[in-house]
Amino acid sequence: MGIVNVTPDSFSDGGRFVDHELAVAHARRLVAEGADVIDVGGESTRPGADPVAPEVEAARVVPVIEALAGQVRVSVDTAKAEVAAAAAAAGATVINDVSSQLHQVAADLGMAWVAMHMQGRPRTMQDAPAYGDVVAEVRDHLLARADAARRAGVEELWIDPGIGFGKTYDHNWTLLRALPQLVATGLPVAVGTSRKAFLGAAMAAADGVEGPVPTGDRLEGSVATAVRAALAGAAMVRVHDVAATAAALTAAGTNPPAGAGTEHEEAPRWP
Ligand code: PMM
Repeated sequence: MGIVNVTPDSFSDGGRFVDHELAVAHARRLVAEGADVIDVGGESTRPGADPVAPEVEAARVVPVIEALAGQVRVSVDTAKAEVAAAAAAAGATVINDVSSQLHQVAADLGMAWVAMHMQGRPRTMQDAPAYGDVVAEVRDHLLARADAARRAGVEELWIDPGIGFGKTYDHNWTLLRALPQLVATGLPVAVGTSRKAFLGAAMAAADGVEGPVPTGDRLEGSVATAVRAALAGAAMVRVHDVAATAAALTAAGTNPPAGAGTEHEEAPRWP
């Protein structure tokens, strides 16, 4: 899943048309690099971010979705029913829902649904995240949401532990180590680690430098954790750097190119 954020802080603010053209061109590049799904988002979910009005969010994502629909599977990264409906009308077929509350909307619109775990809300979620047992709580929450979705009639359902969403550094690493427990639920698991703050901290510590490494310098951590997630059985990774991630996944044997093995040297299979 390739990430296309149509938010003022992600793309030039020199006018909406320019933003949309840039976003569509970026999405097409990600598809060429190997993305199977493009995730279009119109509201920043970074810690401390303020919410955006539904009309504003829809106006950001709809033209981009319209331009991509029919060429690639498109998901809309939203927690708002109105935006999901506008995205569906524009051709999106997946709701990527960081609130994990839109199951009825997904069912009514006939869309696939990604239920992501978040503790709290983006504005305050990193203030003091706390769990008794982070793995059990995240898994139980996702199982309960999956149950609600099934009862509502959602046909395609994904679960995502929500790395960085109301989680400390240790919570994030604990969840990554415990991914097999989420995979064992039998539900397809999606994971997003790309460029996140915990990688900035881990990479700085590894380099022996002060403070997190900047967002743009987190490629190795992003790719390594995407490969780690895939090897643990995750069926989808949400990434900014599609070319590097796709190459690493293939090289790690998670996504072997057909016919590349010989009769003596079998290509490894997806776990
Ligand atoms: N992370 C972000 C946004 N949306 N959706 C899912 N399903 N999983 C995630 O981990 C996730 C998400 C935040 O990342 P960004 O601000 O770099 O897009």
